[in-house]
Amino acid sequence: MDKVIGQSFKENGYYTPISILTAEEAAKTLQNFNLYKDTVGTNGKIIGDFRFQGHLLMRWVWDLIRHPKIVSVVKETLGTENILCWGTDFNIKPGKSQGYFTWHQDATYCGLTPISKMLTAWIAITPSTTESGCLCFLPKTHSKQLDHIEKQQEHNMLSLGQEIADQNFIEKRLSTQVYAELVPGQMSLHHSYMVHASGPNKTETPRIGLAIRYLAAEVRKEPRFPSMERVTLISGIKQHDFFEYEHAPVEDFSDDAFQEHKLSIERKKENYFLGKSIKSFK
Ligand SMILES: O=C(O)CCC(=O)C(=O)O
Repeated sequence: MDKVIGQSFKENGYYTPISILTAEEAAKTLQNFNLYKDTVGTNGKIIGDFRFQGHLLMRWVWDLIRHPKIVSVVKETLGTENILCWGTDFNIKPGKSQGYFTWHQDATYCGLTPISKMLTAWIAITPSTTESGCLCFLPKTHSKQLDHIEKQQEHNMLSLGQEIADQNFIEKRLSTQVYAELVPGQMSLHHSYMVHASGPNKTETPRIGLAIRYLAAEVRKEPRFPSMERVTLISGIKQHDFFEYEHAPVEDFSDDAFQEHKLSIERKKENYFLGKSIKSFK
């Protein structure tokens, strides 16, 4: 099956759905997420830095990014045994909320090379449907980097408000749009050049997903970025020292875990917001 997924991903730039967790495991994952929200949330919401790098604060996230089924399909798709995790982010749309993601390519700001060796696995923690604002893909748009513009719009959940500049490119392909509907515990995969977006959550239920950014271990940061970023080794061996390596949270929410989290986030933000007037994650 992994081979079929890898082949289809290569042709189309995404693959969906892939079942990872049982219903019971997915329910437990939601419970764990709710505990996180109670621990670090601001007015019941996880915002800013706490949306990112949760694998450094909680063992269940550290373990989830190593789930054997996920790692197996990622290895096949990236064509290597040596896999790193560059980041994790919770993407949360509360029930009846206006937040959306404009059409974009992840490659635009990650500054990683070669980009064909990075992909995202997006795991649904709650139902992700057309109504609740699931991920949408424009198939076969993953061959090159497209120009983006930045527009600050209140409800755009992308911190820099980036979107593909050529609206004709999008409009011409909208009829091919794929709505990646997922039940809790299923995931989709997408290429870093994949053109994707998502709409607001019109349902009463929160739409929560965890995006995991995997790299083949040969991937490096482009030299123009000043800050040494940190990654987590998932499988195989490190291939170079262009990243620092993160360590597991020995105890959830310990001082050590918070320090490790802060360090990784600071390094990432220095590069992500380089030369920008915006300096923080939404
Ligand atoms: O969660 C969403 O709706 C969009 C997330 C996204 O753009 C990504 O994971 O690359």
